[in-house]
Formats: sequence, structure tokens, C-alpha cells
Amino acid sequence: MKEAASLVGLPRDGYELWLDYRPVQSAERLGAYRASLQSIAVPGDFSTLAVARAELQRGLSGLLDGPVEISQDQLQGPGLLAGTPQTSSQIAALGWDEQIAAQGPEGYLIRSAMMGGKPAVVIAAGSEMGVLYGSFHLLRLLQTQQPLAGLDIAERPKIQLRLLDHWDNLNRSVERGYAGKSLWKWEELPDTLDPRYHDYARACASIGINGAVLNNVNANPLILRSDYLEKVVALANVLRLYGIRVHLSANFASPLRPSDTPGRFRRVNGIGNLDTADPLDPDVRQWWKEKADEIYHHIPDFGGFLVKANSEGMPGPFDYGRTHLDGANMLARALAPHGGIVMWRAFVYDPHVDPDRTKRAYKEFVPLDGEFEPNVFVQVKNGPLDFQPREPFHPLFGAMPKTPLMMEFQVTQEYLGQGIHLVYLAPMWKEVLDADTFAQGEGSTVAQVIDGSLHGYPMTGVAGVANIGSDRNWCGHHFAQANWYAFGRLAWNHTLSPEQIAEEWIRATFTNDDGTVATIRDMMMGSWEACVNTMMPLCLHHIMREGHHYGPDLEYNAGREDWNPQYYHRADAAGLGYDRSSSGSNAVAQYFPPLCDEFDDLTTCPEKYLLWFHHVPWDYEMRSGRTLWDELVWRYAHGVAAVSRMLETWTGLKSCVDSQRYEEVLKKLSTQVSDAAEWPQVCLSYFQKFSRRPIPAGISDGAFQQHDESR
Ligand code: GCV
Repeated sequence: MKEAASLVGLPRDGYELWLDYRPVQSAERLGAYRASLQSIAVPGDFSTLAVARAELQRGLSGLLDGPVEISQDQLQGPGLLAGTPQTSSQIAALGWDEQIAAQGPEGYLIRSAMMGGKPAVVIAAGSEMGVLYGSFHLLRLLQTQQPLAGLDIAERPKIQLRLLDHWDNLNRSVERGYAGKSLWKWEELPDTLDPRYHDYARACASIGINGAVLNNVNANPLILRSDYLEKVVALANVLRLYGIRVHLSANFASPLRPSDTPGRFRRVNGIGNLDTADPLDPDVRQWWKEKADEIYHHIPDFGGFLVKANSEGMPGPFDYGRTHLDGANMLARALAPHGGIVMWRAFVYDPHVDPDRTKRAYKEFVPLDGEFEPNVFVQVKNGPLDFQPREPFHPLFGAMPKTPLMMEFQVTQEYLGQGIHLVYLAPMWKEVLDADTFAQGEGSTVAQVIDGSLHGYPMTGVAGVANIGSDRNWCGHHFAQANWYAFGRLAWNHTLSPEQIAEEWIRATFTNDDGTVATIRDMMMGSWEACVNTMMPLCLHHIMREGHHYGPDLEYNAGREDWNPQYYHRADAAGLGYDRSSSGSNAVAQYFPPLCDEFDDLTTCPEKYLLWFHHVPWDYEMRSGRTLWDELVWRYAHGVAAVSRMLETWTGLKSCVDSQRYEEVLKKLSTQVSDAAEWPQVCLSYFQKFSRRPIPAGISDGAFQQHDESR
């Protein structure tokens, strides 16, 4: 199916995201859709049903290329009916109650059925949110040009809480944000509501995201002050319509009096009237209880607090000689009467705990398993360090069977080329989700830990650090939108394949031309591995420039050992990599057998994780037959060549995508190509001082593109 050429040139600035309801281009499909959807009924008065009606109207009138009426009465004639058994007597009469109930509070059915002797497509759910999710699903079917005949879809999310964590500051800067300012215009709120809040919420709901943490984990205590809470209320009132519950990052020192000299992390600065934030102090407990009561008085469906405590300078219970349990449980008790949760982050790396930074969180948290209040999640980054291009999964997954662990992915590309590089992250997340922890024998995947099926967690969650800002195209890079999309889709259903998600996104966002879809999909699918190879092949890690984390640097002194690249790469005359084997830091012991043994043994350790777990001699023979040094050179060259090919591929798509997005992506890809060449130049010339092996000719003048990949 070829897109009409006339569409290709139309300006598109990316604002519509994947909700770009351009007319269906296949005349055959368009005819079939129009025939199936002659009348549309979404009965019921609830506000989220009105949102579903509005979305169907907007989507179908765009896709069907003509005005669409949506009735609030019974469905007459062939068409679409959406609702719950309570809002539609026609749905109640179908006798599907059991199947509807089986989809849970957010799930839905989409089925072909006969209604009054006429064919109908029915979206049936147990709640109005289910109806909205089902409506987005139906629109996606049209956007991706699927047939509507014989539908029998049953969907329910595999994970209950699917959150975006915004690292947005109250001055509208965004920590690790590369897409302009924060979406939240605190200075205008609560009186003025930017229409973008609705579009943000529509986009989130369309992929099943049901919660947002509005502010940075490096939390400014002001967010909990009453005047800021009024602003939060205004946002919550919008997001609620789309099934999104508002959560806030709480600064542990909030009960303290305001300080005249708060400092960056405000350890001593609060919004209260107390001299302590000690979690065992009765006044402090009362302060949090009253704060929770105040919040819930205004936001009855408030989600809860995300807390970064005693990490990177943030205040926490350790400041008062207390523990994670004391801190998290105190907040949990304040929120529990209202149904709120605490997400207590495990991103802690106190040097006193262990010389190897990657072992510290495990050592601090595993002994606490089973001691947290039932409404506490421990939120764990996907890997044990910090969102590097590749890391093995965090050993906490599987090691805390009595504590619900919430996965934290980073959608924003802090270490993966920021707003410049095209890197599709779904394959990386999928590698982590599919990893086998062996916690209860073979087949105990990380996904089963976080969806609760392995340990029977009573609550489940996944969070993604948002990549969204005030830029017109939301994410800075048009392809970064795919990461927002993929995060939501995987959070809803972690069994989806990255290919499938990419394909959906391309069809909804760019084109339904099969050839173009396949070309873009393949480019996206290779982009993460290309990033890993150009930046930190073989699981090198933390060798980026200090502070802003863009570009290579291998030898600075950040004033703290575990922030220095040398601490991680450990290049010396003998070889390269961090020895975390049983003869080194023994981080491997934090994994279950047989994984710990597999990682421990140089000959069985997967090469993709080699330099994470081993200090490897330069002449060590890799599985390819190359020495480590040659393999390193080869991987860098392979990565650079792959990035160059991405640019070539995109150039070849000039006539297949709209001009504005084509040009904007082209510009960024060109920068990505030169960045890709810089990494091996900087890294190999540094490593060579230790390896004393030759760099193949041409390596320093960007000749990687000519590299022979067949070796
Ligand atoms: C929000 C890394 C980032 C910090 C971030 C921190 C965290 O260290 O560089 O910007 O702070 O992770 O996850 O708390």
C-alpha cells in the first residue's frame, strides 16, 4: 500500500505525535472502514466517556476523511458501540459481563458482534477508563490499517502502575531534559491551564500510562507548600480525565523550617516549622500525616510520594541515624489511610557500604526485605549503576521477594546521545525484562518479578524517566517520541516485541507504506546496538564527560572516586574492564546460580557484559577469534559504520516522509555521525597508551565507514 504522494510533502512538526490521524490512504481499507463505522454510539455522561467520544470524533473524522457524528444513545445500524454494561443497555444485553470483569478495572474487549441484526464493532469495558483505552486501541487499528472484521481482542495491562517520572524543576528547567523547558508552567498555574496538558494526557492515555510524578526526584520542598499544591490540584484535575493519577517527589527534609541558605540539595531546608525531619520524631510523623491529609483533601486520587533519600546529597533518614525502613514506613503510614503509596528509590551508593559502587544498593536493601509497609515500593533502576548504554540487570530483581519492586527505566537519553542521537530504546528495555534472574529456578525473568507473577507482589509498577518538554515536538528529536511510545506500550504489555512496537509507531506517526515502514523499523532496531558499540562496547561503562554526560572522556577527576571513568574502565598494561568476578569485587555473587557462575567465568560470561564483570587481558582471545584489543577496535568500527548507514538510510527516505521532519532528523543524524567517530578516536587513543597495540590504519581519520564487517 503506497501512501499518496501528496501527503508526503505536507508540513508536519511532530506535535501530533503518534496521534496524527491523517486519512487512511488505502482506498480499499478506507471504504471498508466507512462501511463498518456508519454510525457511532458512546452513551453515558461520565467525563472520561466524553474524552473517549472526543477522541473517537477527532480520530475517526481524520482517518475517515470526513465529519463523524457520535451519538450518546443506542447504536442504530452498522457501526461502533463503546461503553460499559452500566452505561449501555445494549452492551449489558450482550451477556459479556464475565469476560469484561476478567479484564480488570482498566481492560477492555473489542469484538465484532451482531446488534439488532446489524454488524457492529463493540468496545466493552468494566470502567470508563477501559472504554477510553479501548477507543485508542480501535483508532490504532485504523492508523495501522488493520481489518475490522472478526475482531476478538481482550486486553488488560500486565502491570498496575505505569508511570512517567518527570525530573522537572519548579523553575521549569528539566534535569537531564533535552526538549526545552518543563511542560508545567508553575508560574501560570493554577489560573491558566495550557492546552498542552490535555494533549500530554491524551498521548499518555493512548499508550496506557496511568500516573505521572510531576517533579524532579531531586525535589524542591516547595512542591508540598499549600500554594504549590493548588497548582498541582489544577494539573490533577486535567490528568484525571485521562486516567492519570498525579504523584509527587517529596523532599525528606520538608518538615524543617525554611533555610536562608538552602544549597542545591536543600538538606537543611524545608517548608515546615520543625527543627528536625527525624522519621521517629512524633512531630515529624504528625507533620507528614497532616500534609497527606491536606493533599488528599484536594486530590482524592493522589498517587503518592517518590523519594530519593540519602543519595547524591539529598536528605534522608540517615541524617538522623535512622534507616530506609524508618523513612519509607513513616511516609507510608501517613499515606496509607488514603490509599497512597511510597516509591522509595534504591539509587543509593554510599561508599562506606562497599568499594564497588554497583554492589551497594543490593547490600543496603536485601536485608530489609519484608520489613517495609505494604504500600511501599522500592524503585530500582534497570541496571546496578546508572542508565548506562548497556548494563546487566540489577541484582535486586529477584532478591526481594517480599517487597514490591518497581522498575525504573530512563526514557530520556542521558547517556545515550541525549536529544541528538537516534537510539530506539525498546530493545534495551526488552533485554532487561527478558533477562532470567533464576530467582526461582530457570524462567524467573525480570518481567515476572515486576509484574508480580514471580513473587505474588500485591502491587506492581514500572516507571520511565520522561523525555518530554516544551519543544513543539515534545521530545526534542522526532525519534525520541518512539521511546515515550515504546515505554508505555511495554509497561502495558511487556511481551510485545520491540519490532512490533516500532512498526505501530512508524505507521501511526509517519506512513503506512510497507517498504518505508520496514526500512525505518530496521534502522530503529539497529540503533541501540550501534550506540553501545560506538560509545561503550563490551559493556564498558561510565566513560562519558563529566557533569553533562555527552561525549567521551576517560580520565577526569570528579572529586569522588566512583564518579571517575578510571574507576570503571580500569585500563592498565594488563588489560581492560572492572573485575567483579569472585577474584575481584565479587559482584557476581549478587546474582542467583547458575548466573553468578556464568558471569564469574571469563569463558562463559556473555561477551556483551564482558568488561562489566572482568578485567580482560589485551590479548585474550574472544569468541570471534580476535584479541580483546582487535575486538574493541572492530566493535567501535562496527558501531560507527552502523551510524553512517542510518544516515544513508534516512537520506534514501527523502521522498517517503514529510519534509520538515525529514530535514530535522537529517540534521541530527549528521551530528550523530560525527559524534560516533569521536568516541573511538578518543577512547582508542587513550586505551592504546596501555595496550601498546597498533590501531589499524585509517582509524583516526574517520575511515570506519569502510570497515569490513564480514570479519
Ligand atoms: C535526578 C544520575 C543523574 C542525575 C539523577 C540521578 C538520579 O546520577 O545524572 O541527574 O538525578 O541519576 O537518578 O537520581
